[in-house]
Amino acid sequence: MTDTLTLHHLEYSQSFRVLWMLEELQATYDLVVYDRDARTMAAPDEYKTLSPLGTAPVMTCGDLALAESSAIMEFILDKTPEQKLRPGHDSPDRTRYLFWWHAAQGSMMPLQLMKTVTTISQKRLPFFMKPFVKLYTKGLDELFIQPRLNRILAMAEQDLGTAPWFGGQQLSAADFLIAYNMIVGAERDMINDADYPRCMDWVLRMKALPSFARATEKDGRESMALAY
Ligand SMILES: N[C@@H](CCC(=O)N[C@@H](CS)C(=O)NCC(=O)O)C(=O)O
Repeated sequence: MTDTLTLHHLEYSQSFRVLWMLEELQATYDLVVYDRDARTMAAPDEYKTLSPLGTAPVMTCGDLALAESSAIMEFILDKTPEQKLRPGHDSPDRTRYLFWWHAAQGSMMPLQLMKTVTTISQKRLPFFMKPFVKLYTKGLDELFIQPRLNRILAMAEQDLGTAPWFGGQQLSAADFLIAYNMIVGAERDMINDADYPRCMDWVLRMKALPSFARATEKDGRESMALAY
């Protein structure tokens, strides 16, 4: 890379996965860490000016300001020719890698977000509305969200029984992308040892990577996402 890449990392956010992958690559980069707004817990105003979406992560490089975790990670991988975090086009692991690379953001994250939004909004409602909304969100969760999440996790469990990583035989960018989903999912009891032991074992193996300790130290927080 000619221009230095800067990762704008928002605390307790999906930008942790980019920070982690940069550490795994032992890349040269600058890091700016932002606190969330103490009242709204959203990104602070200065973060929102970085890109039109106003969401984390954002990466800047020269004149470029790029949002979206997977776009940023692809950009970094494209600029790091010696990296081995993407199985090649003719690798037998290629389609598995592509599936999990896209399923993490395209299928799993929206379901997890729905769960988060319904849980948080229930907590903030006036007390007289809580029973009705609770009934509605319980139905939504049982009929729509959880069955879909379970199917994805069942597939993850099956795949992790045939090869150790989401991208197949080798640790790949798909592991760093889905790590946020899986680790936060485990912290929020969406994934447990009894039903998904291989997923939980994968979480432990990911957290044992030296790059996780380095990323955690730079992040300076005790967890990837806020507890609620
Ligand atoms: N699909 C986007 C999601 C970005 C996103 O929603 N980020 C959250 C943090 S996990 C955020 O910026 N929240 C603060 C806000 O919206 O103000 C990505 O992967 O970059």
